[in-house]
Amino acid sequence: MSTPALSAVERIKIASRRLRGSLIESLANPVTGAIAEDDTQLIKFHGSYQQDDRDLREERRAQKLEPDYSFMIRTRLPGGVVTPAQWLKLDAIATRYANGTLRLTTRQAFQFHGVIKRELKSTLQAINAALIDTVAACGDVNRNVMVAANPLQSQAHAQIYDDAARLSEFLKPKTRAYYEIWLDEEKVASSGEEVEPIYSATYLPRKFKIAFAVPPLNDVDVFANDLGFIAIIEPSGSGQGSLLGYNVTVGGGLGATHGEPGTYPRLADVLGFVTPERVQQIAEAVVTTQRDFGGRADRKHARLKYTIDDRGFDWFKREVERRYGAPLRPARPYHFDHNGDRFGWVEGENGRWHLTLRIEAGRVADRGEHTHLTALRKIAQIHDGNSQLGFRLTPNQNLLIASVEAEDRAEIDAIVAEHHLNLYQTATPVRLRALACVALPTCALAMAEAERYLPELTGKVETLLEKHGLRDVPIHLRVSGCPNGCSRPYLGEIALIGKAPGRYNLMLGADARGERLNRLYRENIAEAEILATLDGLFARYAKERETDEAFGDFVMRKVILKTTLAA
Ligand code: SRM
Ligand code: SF4
Repeated sequence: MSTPALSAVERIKIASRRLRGSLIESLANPVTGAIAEDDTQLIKFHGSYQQDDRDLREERRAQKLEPDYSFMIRTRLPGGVVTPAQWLKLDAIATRYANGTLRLTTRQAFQFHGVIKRELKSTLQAINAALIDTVAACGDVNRNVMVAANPLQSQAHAQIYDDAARLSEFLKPKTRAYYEIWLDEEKVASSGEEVEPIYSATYLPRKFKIAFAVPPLNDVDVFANDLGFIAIIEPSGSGQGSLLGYNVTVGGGLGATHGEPGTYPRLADVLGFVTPERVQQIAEAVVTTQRDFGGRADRKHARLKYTIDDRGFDWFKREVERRYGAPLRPARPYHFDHNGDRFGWVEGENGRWHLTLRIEAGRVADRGEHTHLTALRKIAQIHDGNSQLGFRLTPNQNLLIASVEAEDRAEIDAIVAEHHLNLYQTATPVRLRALACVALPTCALAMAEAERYLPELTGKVETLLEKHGLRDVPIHLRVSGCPNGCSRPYLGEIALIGKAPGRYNLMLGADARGERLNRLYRENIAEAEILATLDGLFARYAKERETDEAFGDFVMRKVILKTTLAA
């Protein structure tokens, strides 16, 4: 049997001398704002993507100018935790080098957009000076490790956060390429030949994602990850509970391609239970199994979910247990309530308070009277040097200000009100929960608007909900500009997935716990048809739903499953 040819990216990785490629030469080339084509693949491992402003593409083409190139930079920040001092530095970097905004992502990281090549190195140096790095934020490696942003279970939560941060460090590539290229570390004899004990010379076949969930909250959407850890705490739901270990989940992933049925979103399966001391061993067993058996010919069929489906779950479990050195213990019972954020002030342990603020589509900016960047700068300045207070990014693109003393609450409230950062108090439940990926103008893969469309779309959905007396129903709306699914749209009760400018696939029927995927309901439709469809469904939901039945559950029961059975 012949082995399928390796994808082009595999060849670039092999030839790259541990991710160095010709990045130094590319950065030094003054003739273009771009880097060499092979380097566009390698720079991802360093936490950056080359992009161009798609709003300007046609105009620049007509003027015979090269595209308006710039770079997106993503941080690696396990659990999305930063200090006020770090927040201030990131804010300054966004203002000095990027487009004046901070983008909070669906994986608890920061993104900077619009950094030009000339300033890329200075920007990365400034980020590192804030003691944050961008190593492995993108690329065929383990990405930012997510951790539930739940401060209520603080005793166990601190331990879970530590487990996640240690795992992130353990799975960091060992190459010194990043430090040599961006931080001027001296080259040594082994430069370009470093041993990568976990990854080997070709790293993973594809990106790899890990999340730690703390039931009853599934804010991290643990089942959308290649590898997940569901904390088992006893007594459950209590701030005093102790961490027994984790149920391990494998094989989640959402990306798909329109018209290619061989690509699909998949939720993870539960593999078994491990104690906290064995987190690294189980992760190593799963990651190296994917390294050795994941597809390297077709990048659209290379995530762990396909390795498991191609070879079978039983095979996969046996192989992982072999590497782990023991059979896994059976999974423990757990229960998720929902996958959203809990907004407003909540009291944690030791009388400290936590405030979750709504940041629409994760974009922190100063726009009109909504001077959110300024507001958060003020809050960080007041608390700069306060080792307790922390800023935590949530997996739903929101921001949690953690560990506030009771007497500081009023000052924070005043800043939030003055700068119109109080959406969490004024927005409808649907607006509070909505997610949108970045999409246009920066994302090279966007087929339709998402982030820029979300506020307007939400307004129209709100009008319909109001009409049917459903204003206060907490429906999850998620919009992605293409089927890659960066806003985890396949887990939205209502989701729009971009097909072409102004046209979307309408997906319906996920639950609100991140445990059931939605289904395609209407293909390639424009706004008028989307709203007309929702209008009809909201009317039925208002009349026919059972007590406490969520919209996604209702649509699945009364519409999707009925249509499927009738077909
Ligand atoms: Fe994503 C590619 C933005 C979370 C699945 N994603 C991209 C790129 C880098 C486009 C590209 O390759 O050129 C987007 C950059 C846009 C821009 O201009 O900034 C992008 N993804 C994002 C973010 C910023 C969305 C957001 O609005 O918050 C999220 C950054 C997360 C982070 O901090 O690391 C983001 N991406 C996700 C998620 C959600 C998650 O992980 O929980 C998914 C679905 C889960 C999954 O991976 O299966 C996701 N992104 C993808 C895919 C499809 C992968 C696949 O298996 O098919 C791509 C395309 C690719 O990899 O080829 C992609
Ligand atoms: Fe870009 Fe598609 Fe991801 Fe949206 S879902 S950020 S359009 S790759």
